[in-house]
Amino acid sequence: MRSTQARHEEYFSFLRSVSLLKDLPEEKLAKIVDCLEIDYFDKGEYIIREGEEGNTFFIIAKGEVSVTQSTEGYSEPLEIKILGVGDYFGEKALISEDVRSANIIAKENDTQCLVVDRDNFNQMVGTYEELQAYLREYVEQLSINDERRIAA
Ligand code: WNU
Repeated sequence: MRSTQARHEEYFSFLRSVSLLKDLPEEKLAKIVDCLEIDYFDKGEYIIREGEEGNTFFIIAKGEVSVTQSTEGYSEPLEIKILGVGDYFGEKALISEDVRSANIIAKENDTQCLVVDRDNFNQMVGTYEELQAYLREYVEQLSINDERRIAA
């Protein structure tokens, strides 16, 4: 079996490659690795459901996910984005203190996500002003996009 040490190093260097986290200090990144959980999803499985409460932030370590959202005038949610390895999602409910604003659905079997809970997310983002400003702006933009799209 792979050692905890090897696993730690693997996720550490993966997180370093995630653009959002590239400037975080080493000890902060190491702490995130310590607090991570890994969740596995099969094709078609919902990782996030629009309208539900959510307390977690996700980083894709393997596979692809589809972002869909209910839209006025359509009976089914429309696909608005596809995300892949190194992309992240779920920040909006945490930052806006709102329910989930879109569905996230695994597009492949064995899609793997690193999961950070709200407390660790706040520690990761909260103490790092640039990161916080970046995400806040991004989330604001998402709300504007939603309105344009006439998200329900
Ligand atoms: C979009 N509108 C909404 C994406 C991922 C990360 C960033 C965009 Cl920084 P949540 C549902 C999640 C939401 C976002 C993600 O879906 N999402 C979007 C949109 O146009 N959400 N409302 N595009 S991909 C994406 C920016 O992460 O967070 O907790 O759950 O509401």
